[in-house]
Amino acid sequence: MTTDVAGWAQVTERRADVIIESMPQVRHSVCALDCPDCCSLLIDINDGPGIDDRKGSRLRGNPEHPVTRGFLCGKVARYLDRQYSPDRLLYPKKRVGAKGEGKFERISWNEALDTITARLRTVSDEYGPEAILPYSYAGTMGYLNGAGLDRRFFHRLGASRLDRTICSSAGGAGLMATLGLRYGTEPEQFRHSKLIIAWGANVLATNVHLWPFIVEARRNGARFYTIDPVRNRTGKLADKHFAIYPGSDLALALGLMHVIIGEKLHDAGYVADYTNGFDALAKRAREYPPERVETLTGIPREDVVTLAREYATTRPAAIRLNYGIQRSDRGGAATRAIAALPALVGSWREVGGGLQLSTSQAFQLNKAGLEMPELQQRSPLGREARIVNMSELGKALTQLDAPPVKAIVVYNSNPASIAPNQNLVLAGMRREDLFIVVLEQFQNDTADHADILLPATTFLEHTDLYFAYGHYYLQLARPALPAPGETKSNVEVFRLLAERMGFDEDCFRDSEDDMIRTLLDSAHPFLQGITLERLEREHSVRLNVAPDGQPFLPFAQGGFGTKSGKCEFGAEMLDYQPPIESRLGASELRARFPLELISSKSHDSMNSTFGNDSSARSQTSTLFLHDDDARPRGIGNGDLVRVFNDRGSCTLVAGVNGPSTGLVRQGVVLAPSVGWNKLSSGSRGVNALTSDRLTDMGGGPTFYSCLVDVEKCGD
Ligand SMILES: Nc1nc2c(c(=O)[nH]1)N[C@H]1C(S)=C(S)[C@@H](COP(=O)(O)OP(=O)(O)OC[C@H]3O[C@@H](n4cnc5c(=O)[nH]c(N)nc54)[C@H](O)[C@@H]3O)O[C@H]1N2
Ligand SMILES: Nc1nc2c(c(=O)[nH]1)N[C@H]1C(S)=C(S)[C@@H](COP(=O)(O)OP(=O)(O)OC[C@H]3O[C@@H](n4cnc5c(=O)[nH]c(N)nc54)[C@H](O)[C@@H]3O)O[C@H]1N2
Ligand code: SF4
Ligand SMILES: [Mo]
Repeated sequence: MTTDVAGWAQVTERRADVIIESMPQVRHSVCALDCPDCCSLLIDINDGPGIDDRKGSRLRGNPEHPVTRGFLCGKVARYLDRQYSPDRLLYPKKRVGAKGEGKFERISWNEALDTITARLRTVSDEYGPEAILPYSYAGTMGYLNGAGLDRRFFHRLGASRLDRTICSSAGGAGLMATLGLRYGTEPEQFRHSKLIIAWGANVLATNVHLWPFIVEARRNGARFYTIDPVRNRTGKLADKHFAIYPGSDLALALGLMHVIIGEKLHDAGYVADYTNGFDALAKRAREYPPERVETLTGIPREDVVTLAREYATTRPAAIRLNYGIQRSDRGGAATRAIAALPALVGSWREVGGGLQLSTSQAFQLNKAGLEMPELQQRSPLGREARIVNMSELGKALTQLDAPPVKAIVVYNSNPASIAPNQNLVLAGMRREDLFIVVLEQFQNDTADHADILLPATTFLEHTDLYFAYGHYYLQLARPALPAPGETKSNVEVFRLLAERMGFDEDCFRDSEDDMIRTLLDSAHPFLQGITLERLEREHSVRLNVAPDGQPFLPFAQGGFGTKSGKCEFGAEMLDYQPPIESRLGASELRARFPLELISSKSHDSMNSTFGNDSSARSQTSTLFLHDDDARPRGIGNGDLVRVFNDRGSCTLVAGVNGPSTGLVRQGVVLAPSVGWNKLSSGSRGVNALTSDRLTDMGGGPTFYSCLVDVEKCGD
């Protein structure tokens, strides 16, 4: 299929509509959602006037992409419904009702930009620029619209800096401590494994493009295990499911080490050559015999022993670790310990061995050139601009002082729904004196709180460059569909805001292509030979992690990114204490709130992005609980229930699982997440329950360590 368009390099977004008209009938794009698979997309274009004037008629997975392999997940296969939804935000608006009420009036871009710049100036003059806070996450994974001109803008402004911890920072810090690099096994290599362990990884929901490789491996005799408190779709298809207590993975990893080291099943050669701290690790592991591990994790002792033996002796064995394990008090240490397992048994040596949590750090692009931290203004108090942890937004908006937060600019994120301790977040967002700007595609909970609401393009409508966190292909996407109404990309909005603020540095006039060239200007060997022109031709390019057609074995001969260059076992960090909010945690809390709530990802959604889609809505309005927890509370299938703790409550529909369906064990309840508050009865979502207590490393949130109780509504 030939889809190249000559002359793209000269194109700026302003001319996009003209160029789009001359594009071929099958256009390339990249899925920008926050998903490890980062799919290569094809869009079929309608010839004549289409149904409802739709230009794009179908989205497909690119069959030529080695990881996408011609298919998409359900939500993005339907993405054109979102793209052409009558509910898309098309014009700038200003709020005319109360915050959160959702009453808005259309205004011009001029009025919107003037209001924003005037207010940012007043706040900055009166309180200092640190009173302005950007709030963004990975609504798009594109470099330019995710962390491009916006970063330059806020640095130049001297705004508070946001620590983007909401998702992966505990695991990221754990991985860095052990491996010194955040990358691992290629997805394509899982087909060669003989034992695959999905550890806190709901592959079928959140990483579905790994699944065909697992299927292929199983056809060749591999076993597939899951370690997860929830026996979800992935667990149901596993050869064996280990129903671990939430937040206890560190204890299990130490238990496996106890058996592996105790029975001398470790790879002594690899350990001697490429690791540090084995003796201390062996000592630590001795404290975790299988009986103790059973008490701490709920996994029968004989299973601990068998799993350890199988993992150490099956060649090759790969672990797909995902972020489910690190949303809990000891999430950083748990990641550290699990990431040490492949080094202990020497499985980094083998094609189809090792571990993958992320691949992101292989994308060694020139991010500093894009974000330009050197533009950062010092605060009038003479210090570097302060750093605000995004997982503590409620506290930042209600408790920060000197200066208080007086203006917040939100893009690529929906904090009113997704941030923990929602009641505190909403109390902050409803402050009358807080000026809120929101760049959004839809009128979600956060948009309802905006003073000025700006309509954003989707990834099908703007240029961007994409890294991935589940494979090693760098991808370019040009706008494939015209931007509707008066929507603008984040890049364009921050360019306009910079102009109006009078920021006259040339960097604010960089085109998209200028910024992509800057990003590609990297001396790292993984980036050699990758140019904009090549990306234009090939759309997707494998990083130079290994010669063409050869597997990437990142740590086969050491090469860790730690200071020592070795895998750091770090046993001193690995003492296990149960999370405060867990069945073995604080007894006073457990007495009042005996159920452990997990609000992990729903199958057909993307955090809160599809919150207004009926399929996502029905998934995120259910609370699954075990029959033995439902019966004593008089709760039956389909009953409306109130889930509550000291932080708040929300209302969900009970899905009672009998012993045979076995989704959750007694004491664990599951609320697939994240829904929109305003579409939930009681106007609160699951994050009214979750805590803004932080993880042991990385300052991440503890979404999945959350004690609650449940009662039937309205008897
Ligand atoms: N369909 C879909 N796909 C998504 C997303 C989505 O919302 N929906 N979100 C995207 C985002 S932002 C991310 S970060 C990734 C995340 O991808 P994952 O990390 O795979 O997703 P999670 O649902 O957070 O957690 C995975 C599994 O961990 C389990 N788990 C929870 N607590 C524990 C624990 O203490 N120990 C163990 N062993 N397991 C535990 C959960 O039950 C869940 O099955 O997915 C991305 N992809
Ligand atoms: N209880 C609970 N809470 C959670 C989680 C959980 O598992 N359970 N998961 C946590 C995790 S891992 C994460 S990553 C966070 C995710 O939280 P968020 O980062 O807020 O992600 P989304 O809810 O997907 O919202 C992204 C928003 O960005 C918008 N968007 C997309 N593209 C663009 C664009 O180009 N421009 C602009 N201006 N907007 C755009 C979308 O319309 C969408 O509303 O949620 C966290 N919260
Ligand atoms: S959400 Fe993930 S699986 Fe679905 S199309 Fe996007 S990258 Fe692919
Ligand atoms: Mo995430």
